[in-house]
Amino acid sequence: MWDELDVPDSGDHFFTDPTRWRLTAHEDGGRHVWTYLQTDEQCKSWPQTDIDKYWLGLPLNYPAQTAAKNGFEAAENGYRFYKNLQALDGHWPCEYDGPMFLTPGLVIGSYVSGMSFTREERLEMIRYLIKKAHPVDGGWGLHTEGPSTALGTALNYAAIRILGMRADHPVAAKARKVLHKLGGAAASPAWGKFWLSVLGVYDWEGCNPIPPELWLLPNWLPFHPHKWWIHCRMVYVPMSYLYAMRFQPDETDLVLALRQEMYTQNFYSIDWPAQRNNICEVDLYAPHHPIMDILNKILGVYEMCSIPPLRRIGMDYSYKLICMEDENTSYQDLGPVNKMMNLVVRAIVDGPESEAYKLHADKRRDFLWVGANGANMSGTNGVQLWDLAFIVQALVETGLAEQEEHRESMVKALEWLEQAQMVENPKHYESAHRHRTKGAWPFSTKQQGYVVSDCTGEGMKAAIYLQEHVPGMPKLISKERLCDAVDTLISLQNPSGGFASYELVRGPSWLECLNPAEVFGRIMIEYEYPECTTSVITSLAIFRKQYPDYRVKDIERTIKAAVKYLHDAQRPEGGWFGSWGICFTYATQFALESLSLVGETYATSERVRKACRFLLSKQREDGGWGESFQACADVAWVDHKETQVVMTSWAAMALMYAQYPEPEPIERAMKMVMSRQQPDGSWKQEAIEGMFSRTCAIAYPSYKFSFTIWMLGKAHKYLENLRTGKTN
Ligand code: LAN
Repeated sequence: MWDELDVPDSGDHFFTDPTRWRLTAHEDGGRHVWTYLQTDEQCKSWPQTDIDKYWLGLPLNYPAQTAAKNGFEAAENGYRFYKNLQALDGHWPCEYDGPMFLTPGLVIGSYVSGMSFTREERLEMIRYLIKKAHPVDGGWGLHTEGPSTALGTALNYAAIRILGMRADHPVAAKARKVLHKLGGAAASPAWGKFWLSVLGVYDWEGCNPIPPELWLLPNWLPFHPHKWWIHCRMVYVPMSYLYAMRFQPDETDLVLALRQEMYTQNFYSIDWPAQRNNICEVDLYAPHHPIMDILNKILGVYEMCSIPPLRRIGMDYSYKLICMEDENTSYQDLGPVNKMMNLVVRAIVDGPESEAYKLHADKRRDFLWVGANGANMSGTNGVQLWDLAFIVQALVETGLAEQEEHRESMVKALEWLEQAQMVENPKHYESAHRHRTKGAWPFSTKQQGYVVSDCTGEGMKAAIYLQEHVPGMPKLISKERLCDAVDTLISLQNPSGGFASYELVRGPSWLECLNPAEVFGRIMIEYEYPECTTSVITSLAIFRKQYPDYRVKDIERTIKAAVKYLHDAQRPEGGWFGSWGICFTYATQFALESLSLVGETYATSERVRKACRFLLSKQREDGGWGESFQACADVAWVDHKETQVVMTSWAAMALMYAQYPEPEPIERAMKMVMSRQQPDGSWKQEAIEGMFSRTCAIAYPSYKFSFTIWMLGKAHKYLENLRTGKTN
């Protein structure tokens, strides 16, 4: 099942036949599953689509379009291209890579649970890891554009070996050298230590304690795990279970070999407890707070005398939480990390014959994306709703949605939106400590089933835009359902007025000093974000224009408080700091959009003028903007070495939302983005666009279509209005 494979030295060419891969994206509400066809017969009866070809990096050979003479025509050409990537059910599937700690979880979790991959999937995962190794030293980073780290190198080294690469392969040999230079697997941060322990290549005694009894603490405690950021607590539930049982997998030959290969000293003579806080310098973004170290020491003593019945109750409760999470999300789980950890727990407890095992094994497929660089584990089970909401708004605002040639595409998008809205609360709701979901839209699919504040905001905007602003569209989503969305949005407002991601802020900010993950910043609790807050302001503002009689006072109060939060969140330099996109151009665009909807523009507000001055000070010679992912870690503007079409679009949109009175900077931005458009209407992939937890970059490859098209169409109209003296 996991035999060694003959692997070429370079990953530049597919290790499988790229013409045999097929993506199914139009079933089960937008589920993504890649299949490799074994025979010519199968290939004939299931031909490759343009979507398959595009994402596999195969040529589409579209003829050149008529050259665009202005921004609107460029937007038209852009959408004529991008429409070809819309799936049959109306959404736009795409790759979602970047983080380099996900594929190892998929591989290690599958390996210890007795689940397999096809030979082709293994070969393409190996190719991905070869292609994403650091071009100079050959290690792996936290994300695809970062320097080699102990976490990235240790986990991906283990993964590539499990997948079938021999230890003497030049790629493995080079990576091993880097790993040793970084201190070996012993210097890996906590999440690396965890996965390697699950694999049997690290000793649980070398991990800081994760007692499942934590979940039994009284709920009123301010640091109770139910009050942590949902991504953090959902990872620590299965982690605590596996830690408590000190899970030991089979000692296979490979496990024995990895113990030899991954350390700078003899594995069997390592002083494990001394490794608990041994973290490679390069990895360290959030060093332990002294309180955390003291707590770890206390918990270490507790581990020596833990009370077995209490431990059992803690484990049983963690297991119950895991089962509820699986059932609430159709076994997709909140994200890729807890997905694979839950899978391991269910494999151990429920066993390979169980329904849970089979469902978990099957839903792994939703995360395995096969792309131009090989196969990797996606950041979520897709970006379905999020990408759809932006391209729809772009098309409606630019007027492209009204063109007859795009009608069918728009109806399909609306149909997709309709089926993606959650109409009920989670099956396990209060018992699983979940926020309400009735009326919400998710980030990916309805099956995944999590409300996100800004996804609900953007989803609702897209729905209203399509149903109300495009003549002749069917009304598929009732007012009642939109009101449910409004109720959910209002329920997510924090006392500060701001909105966080999945839930209300539940815990105090000092909890951050218990951040155990070392490589991420601000993960312990929910925080309010300008981006999320903005989406809610704009969507509520658009909703009340359409339905001025629903919860009038509540909406007014919500918007007012949210705007106040947004004012407070403006940075002294004038911009807003982005947590989910890179970085100031991203958040400032959203912020100025929502301020414009409450009448704050360049003419009326000093804040907005300040934001414009800030952006203009960063515009480059060529008319564009470009920010490096480093800005998110540094919380300060950091130029990218190249200008970027996506960031240029965000910045130009921001200026237009502000109703900036001079045409010149917007015109220059528009020309820059047009100059990068390919003859077929597309744009090439540039630098990475997204971010989370301050340090980990994540790719949003559809942004190069949605935001460029949006900006170009908008700029064309905007500049014309400036010229003719019409108000924008
Ligand atoms: C995402 C992706 C989307 C993102 C936005 C909607 C853009 C944002 O505005 C709100 C937060 C959200 C939903 C978000 C949260 C964190 C995610 C799920 C991710 C960045 C994608 C991957 C990431 C997840 C945490 C990765 C696993 C890593 C851990 C630290 C558990």
